[in-house]
Amino acid sequence: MRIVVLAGGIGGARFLRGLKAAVPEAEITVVGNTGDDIHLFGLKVCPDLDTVMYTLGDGINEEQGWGRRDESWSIREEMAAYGVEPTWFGLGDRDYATHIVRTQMLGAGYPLSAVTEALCARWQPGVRLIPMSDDRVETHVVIDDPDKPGTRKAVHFQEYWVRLRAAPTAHAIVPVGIETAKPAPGVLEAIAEADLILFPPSNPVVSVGTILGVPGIREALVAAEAPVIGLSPIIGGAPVRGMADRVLEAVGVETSAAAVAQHYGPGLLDGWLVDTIDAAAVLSVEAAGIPCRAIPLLMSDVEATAEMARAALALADEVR
Ligand code: GDP
Ligand code: FO1
Ligand code: CA
Repeated sequence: MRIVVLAGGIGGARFLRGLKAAVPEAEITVVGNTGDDIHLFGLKVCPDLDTVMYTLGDGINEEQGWGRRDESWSIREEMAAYGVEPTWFGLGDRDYATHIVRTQMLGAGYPLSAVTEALCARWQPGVRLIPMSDDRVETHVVIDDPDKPGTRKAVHFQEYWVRLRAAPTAHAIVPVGIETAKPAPGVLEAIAEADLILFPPSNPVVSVGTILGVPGIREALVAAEAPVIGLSPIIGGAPVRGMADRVLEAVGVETSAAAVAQHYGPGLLDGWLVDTIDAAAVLSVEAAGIPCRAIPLLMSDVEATAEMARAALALADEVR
């Protein structure tokens, strides 16, 4: 079975671990979000691709959910000693190696998809990991400018999330560069040839939403023969972790499992899973034309996550 997963970072990566356990024989293609990417100190950093690669390759810092296990911070300390900004983004020494190799290969002319494949040759994630696009896309968040009352400014998504901890109201989410971005080689083919397409419990705006914004990807998903099944990242009216509530507000969508399903729409989704705590939402999602089931959606361990993946496969069989 060929499965395509549109994934962000931590939520996407944890789900993929369960999916691999549930269907070890499946050929899994992951289309990764690159809207979180940032250029720092001359290096290209791809947090969501790296989180998937390190998590599936058993190199992740489990407690944190991002970055390398057994990390040290000498380079960060030395940069700070030079007074070089930004000091708010934590790149560890081991992680730096990944960004150096990536940046060197990009400089030599390799596209990000080829670079990602090369990095994965070391990590052996057991899935084919493809960035959504080889073209540069960087998500920005429009907030009130604290220095110029009455005006707004756009900050990089990482500055909004890591430096500002998503405290300022997000007025708009702007994936800079997306209009001219092309799907990376293999993305549209994987979608067209898939037996099943999954939206893991990833951020619906700045992860899955960004991938859907790459011209051609949404159209390919709508045209695909395979059912598209999503799992809600919202449980009991709140994100399990992260800032999904802040960015959903920016796009005018209520933070609820039902509202996220309707935001994707019945034209795109063929099935939606909500947590048992949100069982009351099943009727409204189905009334909107999307088959829906309620099951436990907390990814507390690999087996619980594998059970979520099995439920997604079962729903796909029902709607196929
Ligand atoms: P990020 O790039 O690190 O933000 O990761 P993703 O975009 O892939 O996933 C983030 C989303 O996953 C957030 O909206 C969380 O609410 C959601 N999430 C995290 N853990 C869980 C979980 O155990 N269950 C569910 N249903 N959602 C989760
Ligand atoms: N998240 C933080 O909260 N603080 C950090 O300093 C930080 C550094 C970082 C470095 C590399 C990387 O791959 C991820 C990193 N993250 C950090 C996670 C990242 O900001 C976000 O969780 C995702 O981009 C949100 O999807
Ligand atoms: Ca992300």
